[in-house]
Amino acid sequence: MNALLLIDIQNDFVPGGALAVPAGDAILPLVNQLQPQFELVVATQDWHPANHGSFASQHPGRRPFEQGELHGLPQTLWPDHCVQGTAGAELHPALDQHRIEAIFRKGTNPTLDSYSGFFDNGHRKSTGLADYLRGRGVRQVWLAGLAADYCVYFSALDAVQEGFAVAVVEDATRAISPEGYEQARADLQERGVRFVQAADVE
Ligand code: VGL
Ligand code: ZN
Repeated sequence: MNALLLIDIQNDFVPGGALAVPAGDAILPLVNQLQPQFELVVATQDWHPANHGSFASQHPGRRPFEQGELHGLPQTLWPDHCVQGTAGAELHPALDQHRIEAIFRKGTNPTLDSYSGFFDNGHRKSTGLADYLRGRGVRQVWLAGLAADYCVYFSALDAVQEGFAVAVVEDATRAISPEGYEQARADLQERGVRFVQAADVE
């Protein structure tokens, strides 16, 4: 069975949001068209406490987009984003939610960042997404959402490692940086991830 994973399609990741991905909202029509083509649709949601350690605001003297450290790992320091209970953390209002069966939240521990929907960045804690998908009989996952060079990329990496066949629906993602995306895409292709266009899905 095929599942569509909708990664972090939240207000803070579209233009006007706290950590806007350029043209992030342009994916919404495609994402909504894709959903009925899948038996299972699952979403992830970046869901940080206000004191999350990935925020530059928690590191005195540091600015957003500088490199820092979190719990012994190199960490890009981000603007405050997707704070639990704020409008920025909500799924985008234009995202059709009626077929989304489960939402996996991540980034809830202030000392761990989680780009992937499966694990935090240090693989210390699982969200349970892989077991959930296996329990539903899923073999293949198709990824769409934001951002292509961060949460979509790391979710695809973990999905491969968890044994799923993985495809990225390329026109239903957008990246924070073009260079970052190029690297991410090359790396994923080497690992057997397919890149498809929404019009080519099924
Ligand atoms: C993301 C940076 C920080 C993402 C989440 O959803 O791609 N990027 N938190
Ligand atoms: Zn985040």
